Amino acid sequence: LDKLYSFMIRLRIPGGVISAKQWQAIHEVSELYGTGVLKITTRQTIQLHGLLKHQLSDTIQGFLTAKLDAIAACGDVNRNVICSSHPQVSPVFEQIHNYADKISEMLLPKTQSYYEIWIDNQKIYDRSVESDPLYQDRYLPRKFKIAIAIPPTNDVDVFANDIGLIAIVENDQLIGFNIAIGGGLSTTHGNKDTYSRLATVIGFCSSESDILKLIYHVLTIQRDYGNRSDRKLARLKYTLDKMGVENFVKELEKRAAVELKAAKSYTFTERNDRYGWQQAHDNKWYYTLFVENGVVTPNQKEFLFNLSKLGLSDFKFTCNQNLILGEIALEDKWQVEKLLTQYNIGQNISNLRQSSMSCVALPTCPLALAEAQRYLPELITKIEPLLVKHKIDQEDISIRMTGCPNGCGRSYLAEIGFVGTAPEEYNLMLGADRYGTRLNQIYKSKIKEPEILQELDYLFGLYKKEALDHETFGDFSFRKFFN
Ligand code: SRM
Ligand code: SF4
Repeated sequence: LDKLYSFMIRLRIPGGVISAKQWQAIHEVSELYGTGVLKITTRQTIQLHGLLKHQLSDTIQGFLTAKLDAIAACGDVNRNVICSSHPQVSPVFEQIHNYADKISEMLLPKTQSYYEIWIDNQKIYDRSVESDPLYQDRYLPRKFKIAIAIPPTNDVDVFANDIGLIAIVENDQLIGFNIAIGGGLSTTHGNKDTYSRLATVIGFCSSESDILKLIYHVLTIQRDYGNRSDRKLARLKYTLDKMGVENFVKELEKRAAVELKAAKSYTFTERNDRYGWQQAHDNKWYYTLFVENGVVTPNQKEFLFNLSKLGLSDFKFTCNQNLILGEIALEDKWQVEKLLTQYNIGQNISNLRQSSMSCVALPTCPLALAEAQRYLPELITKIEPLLVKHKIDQEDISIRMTGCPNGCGRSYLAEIGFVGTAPEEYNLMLGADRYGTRLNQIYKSKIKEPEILQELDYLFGLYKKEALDHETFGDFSFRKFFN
């Protein structure tokens, strides 16, 4: 810790839901100890930058008082478990959503050192008797990610995860989950052994305890067989491909003592957030607020703080880096509407911008090769007139940017993806579908803004002229250039 004086902290919020009181705590901690900037991440949580070393204990204690922690939000463990965010997608939303908590709890490291270091400030636990049957004394070879999707929405990008659960709901009853394994997006420029991979659906399981056993043992297999000599090749996707899917599943069924059934059918028909007001099956109201790239603006922050003080709603983060004000009773809705008007928070935002996402990149990310969060909004302003010119501005074309090939903004799953290669220079990726079920591919390498705009102008014109009926831009680009 010697040279570092300023830190970033990321909270563990399984399923991304916090109370109004917890929002207030986050707000206050960010004002007291951080830069004041709140950043909603692509994994449904929040992170704060610029926390000073001498105030770290106070920061973490501030969070803990509000029952918030940062345990396993980073490191070679299971990370924040994400789940579809919009309650109106299913009458059994709550039941499915609860799995995020259960899975997160089950896979938490057992060590108490977090509390020892940050809270008690003294060694009170006997390390020699602390046992952790899952992580043992070696943790996992690499970070591990789990997502739960509730069709028809794939707002979590379920196939980008080490484990993806796809909820199967029949006649308004949750009957179980399809289980997909081995997703991961990151690549390394110039290292041909690295690749993005979508998770493979390996089967269906109906019993809760069996599902939890299966999840647990995917991790034990990764713990035992994962590559510990090359971190670039250590994610589950490489372990799975090395073992072969069939062998992996055999080992999994043996360890979990569970037999998987054939996967059930499902369809994803959306991935974007449902902006504005929506009513769910519980008759409560939900307002989805567009937060560009997850960076809460000062105006939004003030609005949200004042709203949280009224205690009328909870706060749900989405995996598209937005925020849902949830569980609002009909009789309270007018108060939220009044505040929305007072702060001029509306939805006059282009479809392209509403379908955009980017990672943090510069200036805080040490791995960034190019801008992302600070640049994508400006680039979109230049792309919008091209869409108008070709009369396709009503389409929800997904556009994402990352400052390096790690893919934190899941740019490999965008219809228009930008992956930073050097300052002001990006690979332009095309051919992914709109709902996160097909990866994109490099269309042009290492291009700068003038060429990006020229290419997009050409591509939009071509799409307008040659697309089939209802063919999305992503499907068109795939058919045209990569099929
Ligand atoms: Fe990420 C590393 C930000 C989601 C793949 N990611 C980082 C670090 C911590 C840089 C570092 O290691 O020093 C970034 C901090 C930037 C900063 O200044 O704040 C960072 N990742 C983010 C966030 C905040 C992006 C955002 O703008 O929202 C997301 C936080 C998620 C969370 O709340 O836990 C974030 N990262 C992702 C995702 C998307 C996802 O998980 O759905 C991916 C791609 C999916 C995947 O894992 O394959 C992703 N981040 C990486 C990787 C490459 C991992 C690999 O398999 O090689 C790294 C680098 C590493 O781990 O060595 C990385
Ligand atoms: Fe940093 Fe690269 Fe992740 Fe962007 S994609 S936040 S540049 S590690």
